[in-house]
Amino acid sequence: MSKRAIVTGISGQDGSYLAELLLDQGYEVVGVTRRLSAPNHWRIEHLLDRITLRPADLLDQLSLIRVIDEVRPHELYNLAAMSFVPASWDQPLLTGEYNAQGVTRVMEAIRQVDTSIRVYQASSSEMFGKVRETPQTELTPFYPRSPYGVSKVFAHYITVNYRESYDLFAVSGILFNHESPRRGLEFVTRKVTHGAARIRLGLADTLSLGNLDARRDWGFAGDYVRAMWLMLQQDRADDYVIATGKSHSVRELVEIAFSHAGLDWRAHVRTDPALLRPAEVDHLIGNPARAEAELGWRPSVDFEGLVRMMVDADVERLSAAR
Ligand code: NAP
Ligand code: F7E
Repeated sequence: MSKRAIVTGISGQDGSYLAELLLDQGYEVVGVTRRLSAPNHWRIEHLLDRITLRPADLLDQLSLIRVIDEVRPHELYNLAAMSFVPASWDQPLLTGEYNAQGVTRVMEAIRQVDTSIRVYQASSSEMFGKVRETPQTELTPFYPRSPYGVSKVFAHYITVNYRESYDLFAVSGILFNHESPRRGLEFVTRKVTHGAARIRLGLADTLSLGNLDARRDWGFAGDYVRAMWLMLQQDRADDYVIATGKSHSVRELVEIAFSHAGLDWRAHVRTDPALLRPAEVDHLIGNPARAEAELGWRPSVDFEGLVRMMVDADVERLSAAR
């Protein structure tokens, strides 16, 4: 009998890669999507004949209970969230409703319907914020720097709390930044690769960015969804840092992307103070030793390979659209 999985946030970057992985493993995949006036299916268009989509919203407790009760999944991956950090300063209350209480609603729905359902919660390296130690591990204290980071700390601890209170198999994956050609255009990697591709094709001349000195531990989303799945296949529920163990600055990202597009970034990139954040996370770098030792997980794509893959995909997409 094949396993059934519910994926919330299936229309997002990670949801689309995770759905592919689960289908490859023989799962029946049910994606949860919220109602929008126009469906946002561009990342999962190629999967629509192999997955089922069901409506539910993290703001609506009954919709979550209903979908979990009707599908009766073996595993639930809670990826849905308001995931863009700057937007969390504009809408801090809504961010908390989605990312913090939304997770309580998911945990509560599982507790009401069937406590044997295994659940993955999408935690984030943004919880480390103003870092207390370098590199960051599962034991590093949190110091979030945005309403997004604060909401994810709540979500992390409510996941741990439901595991400890009700014996749920609930795990929290503390994932560092992961990117792909399916990344939203507002995130810095995709903004840079898409911007470089547009300039290369003569569709634009400049690209405005914020803090070029910020450093992140960037990996490939396809690798990171494999870690999510591995976490739910273990004998014991635990939390894991998923990262590459290497960090790079936004400036290095720009240099690699523009040079791969055959451009001198200094001729095209401007900095705009309006893109600086009220409180910045300067430097994140994760230690994935536990994930490597216990899950056998390792990243397969390095930073340069990731940036080149994204530039190539953007050049190809924009060229085809012309
Ligand atoms: P993403 O591309 O922004 O996707 C977010 C998904 O959540 C979309 O499918 C979105 O649906 C859905 N969603 C938002 N609000 C919802 C609601 N109220 N009810 C139901 N669905 C809702 O994000 P991602 O990069 O795939 O990230 C997946 C998860 O991992 C998120 O929880 C994020 O915070 C977390 N995370 C991401 C990273 C990273 O580097 N990518 C790192 C650590 C943690 P619509 O299509 O309707 O907008
Ligand atoms: O910013 C700097 C910016 O928006 C990265 C989300 O998936 O990963 C992501 O959050 C860095 C920051 O990602 C621009 O100041 C400079 O220091 O790509 P980002 P993020 O904020 O790290 C974590 C792990 C998540 O959990 C989140 O959901 O790049 N930066 N100039 C810029 N950033 C943006 N967006 N745009 C710029 O023009």
